[in-house]
Amino acid sequence: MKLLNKILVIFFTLLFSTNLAISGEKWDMALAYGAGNFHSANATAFAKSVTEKSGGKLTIVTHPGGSLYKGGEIFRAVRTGQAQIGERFMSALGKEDPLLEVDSQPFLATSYNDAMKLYKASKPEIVKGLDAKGLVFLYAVPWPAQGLYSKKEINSVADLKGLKFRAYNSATIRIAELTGMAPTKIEAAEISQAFSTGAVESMITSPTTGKNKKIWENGVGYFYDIAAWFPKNMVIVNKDAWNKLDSATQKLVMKEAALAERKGWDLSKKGNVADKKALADAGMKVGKVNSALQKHFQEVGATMAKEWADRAGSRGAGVLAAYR
Ligand code: PCA
Repeated sequence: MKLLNKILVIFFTLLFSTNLAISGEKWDMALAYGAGNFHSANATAFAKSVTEKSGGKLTIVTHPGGSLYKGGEIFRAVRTGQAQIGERFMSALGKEDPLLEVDSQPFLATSYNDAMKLYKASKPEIVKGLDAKGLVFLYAVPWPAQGLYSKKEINSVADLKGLKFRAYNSATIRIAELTGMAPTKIEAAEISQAFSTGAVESMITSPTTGKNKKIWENGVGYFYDIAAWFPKNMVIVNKDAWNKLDSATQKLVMKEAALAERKGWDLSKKGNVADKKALADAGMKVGKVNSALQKHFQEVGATMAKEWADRAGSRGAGVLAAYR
């Protein structure tokens, strides 16, 4: 009997431990932005919810603040399966697919309603493009409206000339070029350092990013609310990792992704108001550009729209037709 008991104990221990190893998948989720950022907080809630509801079939572990992969590395990491899941700023990926930068074309969508319309119009083609690269698209959430930050007051196009400008994608590089600023592409994680060392003195980004970086501590006193576009982050999964899930778990992930998307858009809208107020409360001058500058940016936008249409070809034309 004793021997039989021992054999049984060993048998069940082995069965149990192999079960644990093979029944549950573990995904590492690479996040570029700090844990306190609303995108990261939203992704963390999504990961927690999936993990809790999957009954041990899928555990998603989040790695915020670029601790697993930096922003610029995340797309490739997920594509190659080094990370099973990750979040990336879509419009920094224009070289992968010009459709991914449609949301950073100035003045194409200047409200949350239009940003949602543009998202819906572009999503099918974007999802197809990602699928062809071995990626499953889960959800996308916009940053609040993009505005112009500057150390110096800006009252004319001439004031922009020669400004050392922090860019985050090809569209912001192009705006700088067409305006006479001197762009350098810098990931969000390096913003504070770039301003404090004087490497840059202006940028276009959300009130949220300026607030999160306490940008006023780096001598940046002005925020001009241009609100010309709402760029998005997207969450993508490596297709091999995706295919290892059973269909019930895949359904759960998609359902939680849709929920995270709704919550993310709401958080963004709240931040669009609250974070602008936070900049003003910190002593920054928050306002609009004058009409001459507004006109200038609109002209720059029109030039860029033509250039983008050329790059994006018939797929891009289809997206614009669906949007309009
Ligand atoms: N913040 C990110 C992307 C857009 C935004 O609002 C950044 O500045 O890099």
